[in-house]
Amino acid sequence: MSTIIRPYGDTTGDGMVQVSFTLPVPLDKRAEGAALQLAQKMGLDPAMVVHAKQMGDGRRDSDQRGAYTFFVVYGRVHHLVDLSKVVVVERDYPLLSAKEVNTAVRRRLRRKVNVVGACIGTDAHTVGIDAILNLKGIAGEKGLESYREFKVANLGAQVSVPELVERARAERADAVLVSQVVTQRDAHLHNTREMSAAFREAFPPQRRPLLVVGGPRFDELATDELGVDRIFGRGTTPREVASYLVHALTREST
Ligand code: B12
Repeated sequence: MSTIIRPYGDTTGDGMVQVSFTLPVPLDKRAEGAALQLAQKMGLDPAMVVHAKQMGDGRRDSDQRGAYTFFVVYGRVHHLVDLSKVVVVERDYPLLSAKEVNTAVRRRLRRKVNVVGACIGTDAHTVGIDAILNLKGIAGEKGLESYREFKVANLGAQVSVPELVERARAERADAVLVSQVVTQRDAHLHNTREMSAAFREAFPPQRRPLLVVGGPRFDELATDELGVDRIFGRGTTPREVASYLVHALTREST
C-alpha cells in the first residue's frame, strides 16, 4: 500500500483543503482579494472565499482592534504527505483499566501514588486539569481521584512555581501534573521551563517527582527541550495518564 497521501474534498485525491483565518480589515472586495492573495501564498491554487464575516464595527475596542474579518477559504494544494516519514510520540506503555492500574500500584509500589496537579503562572483554564484529576473526569472516564490507589491534590488555577514545589514536597509527590492552556507569547513554554528548572534545583535526581505537562497546544515531542518526563495533548483521557504514571513509577521496581 502506498504511504503517500493527499487531502481531498469533493473527489478522492483532488487535494482540496479548507482554511480559516482573520484579517484586520473591514469586509469589502479588497479584503476578499487580500484573503485570496494570502491563500495563494500559502500554496492554495486555485482558491475561493466560501465564507467571510466582519466582526466589530470599526471602532477601536479595549484591545485596540478595529473591524476585522473572518474568512473561510477552500482551495487545492499540490503537496503530498509521506506517512512513512511522519514522526509522532507513540504510546509506549499498555493502556490499563482502572482496576488494572490499582492492582499494579498495590503489587509493584505497595503504597498509594501521590499526585499534585495545578495550572501554573497566570493561567486560569482549569477545565483540562480537572478533567484528568477530578472525580467527574471526561469522555466517560473518571478522573484520577476515583482511583483507590491514587491520592490527588488539585491546587487549581494560577499557582506559582515556588508554591507548587513546596506543595509537592509536603505531599511527597510521586508525580506533578501541570496544565498550560494559554500560549500567548509562548507563556506555556516559558512557564514549563521555569517549573522544570525549579524542581531540578529543589530535588536531588532520584527524589524528583515525575514532571508531566498537558494542554491543547503542546508538541508532544518537546519533552527534552522543556525538561519534563511526558507531555499530553488535546483529547487526553484520565486512563491514559494513570497508565503512564503506573508504567513510569514502577519501571524500576519490577
Ligand atoms: C473555557 C475557556 C475559558 C474560561 C476558563 C474557565 C476554567 N475554569 O477553565 C475563562 C472564561 C475563565 C477563560 C478566560 C480566558 N481565556 Co479562555 N478559553 C476557554 C475555552 C473556550 C475552552 C477551554 C476548555 O475548557 N477546553 C476543554 C478542556 C477539557 O480541554 P483542554 O484544556 O485542551 O484539556 C484537555 C487536554 O489538553 C489535556 N490537558 C490539559 N491540561 C492537562 C494537564 C495534564 C497534566 C494532562 C495530563 C493533560 C492535560 O487533557 C484535557 C482533557 O482531554 C478556550 C477555547 C477552546 N475552544 O478551546 C478558550 C481559550 C483557551 N481562552 C483564551 C483566552 C485568550 C482567554 C483569556 C486571556 C481571555 C481574556 N482576554 O480575558 C482569559 C485568560 C484567563 C486566564 N488568566 O487564564 C484563548 C487562548 C489563546 C492562546 N493561544 O493562548 C482560547 C484558545 C480562546 C481563543 N481562541 O482565543 N477562558
